[in-house]
Amino acid sequence: MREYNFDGLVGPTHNYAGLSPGNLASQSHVGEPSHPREAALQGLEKMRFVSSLGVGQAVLPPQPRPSLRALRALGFTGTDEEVITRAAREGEHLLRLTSSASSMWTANAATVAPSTDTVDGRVHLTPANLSQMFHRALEADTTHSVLRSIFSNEKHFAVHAPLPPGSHFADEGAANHTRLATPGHPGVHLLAWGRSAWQDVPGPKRFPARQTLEASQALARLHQLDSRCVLFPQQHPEGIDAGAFHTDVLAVGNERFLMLHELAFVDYPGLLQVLREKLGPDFRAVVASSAELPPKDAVKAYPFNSQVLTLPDGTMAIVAPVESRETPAARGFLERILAEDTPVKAVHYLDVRQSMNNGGGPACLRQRVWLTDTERRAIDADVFYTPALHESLAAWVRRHYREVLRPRDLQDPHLARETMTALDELTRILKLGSIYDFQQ
Ligand code: SUG
Repeated sequence: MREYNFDGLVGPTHNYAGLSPGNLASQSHVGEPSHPREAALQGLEKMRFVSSLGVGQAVLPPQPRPSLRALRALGFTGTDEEVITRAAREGEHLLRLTSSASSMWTANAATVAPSTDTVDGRVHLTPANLSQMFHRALEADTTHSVLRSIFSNEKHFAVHAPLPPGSHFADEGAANHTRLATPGHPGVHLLAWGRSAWQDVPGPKRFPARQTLEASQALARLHQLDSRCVLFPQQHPEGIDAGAFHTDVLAVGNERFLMLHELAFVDYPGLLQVLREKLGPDFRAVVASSAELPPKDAVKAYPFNSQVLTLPDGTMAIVAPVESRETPAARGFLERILAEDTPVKAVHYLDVRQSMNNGGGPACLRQRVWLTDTERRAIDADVFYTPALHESLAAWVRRHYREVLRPRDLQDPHLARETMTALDELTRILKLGSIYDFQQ
């Protein structure tokens, strides 16, 4: 079984609309001009780098934005251009809500279970409903159709529908999911959550908790996971209030290694004890205290939003955002991991600032999918990274993406047309078929 990182290609409308309360970066960059072309190229460079380490890499396409489907559902009529112009007249907020390129953060696209861990021996994928926030909830339907197109072979893949919408089963995808495994022990799934729909659990006071316990429980059922191999830790309310809106802002794990902040989970010592029992002596965890790494620095520099990757030689490498190198406490923590007895032997810092400014680091930009060679061969779409695909995607970005996008540009009726033209071409490059509503 090999891990493939499916990175989200940044969409042409990447912008800073301040849509995510509790996501400090999104709030602090609101209204700034964005650079969609640079953002997409930064993402492609990350894919190139991860692939050069010998790690499986693939790509997921962006979504049509502004979402004309959403605007029409809200009562705007006429040609596509008229819909945009009429929505713009109602106020810029509607266009901000329907224009986000947030599908780039594919950690939130779905939750995935590998075939080794499921009762029916298939890979299970559930698109996240992202019910907590309107601009993200718009992603679920298209994500479902993208995943159905790529993982279409039902012998190997079960693509479920998103959980029912609404607050009870609010699901943010793999941003709250970690799979740990040691040789000789079954994989253990952490399905974390921030609030409960019907249990009285103390929650954050300042910022919203997104994922519910009940959504995490539903995912474990849908994915046919052995209940002995599933844990449901609660995100620490103080961590959420410090800006950790998803688990992956304060914790990341890979196989036998977990690094976490003490404010990632409620009762982290208890959690680590259970993990040691389940995973045996090979399991390694490194905890940052608030004294070593103040939560403020952890949220600003995102060292936990790194990719922890197993390399072909069996050692691990961390791919962290450059902000972690620039923040002494974050850098010191990552260097401590290198110095201690852990499988991690290298830390690499990459520039994904365009995404970071909206609260998305390297780990947010990728969805992990574990595939056997047979499962890999059952995928016909051209989504696996090669240098040739890189060249054609980079050329495609240069052909279609604007260099700068300012808030008022979202009212430009040409932007939707440009995006549709670009995405239509992309579905041919990636051999995805007609996955978008405007192609139906
Ligand atoms: O859902 N930002 C995203 C960032 C998601 C990061 N993903 C993970 N941690 N896995 C969010 O808050 C901001 C969009 C804006 O404000 O324009 C946004 O949606």
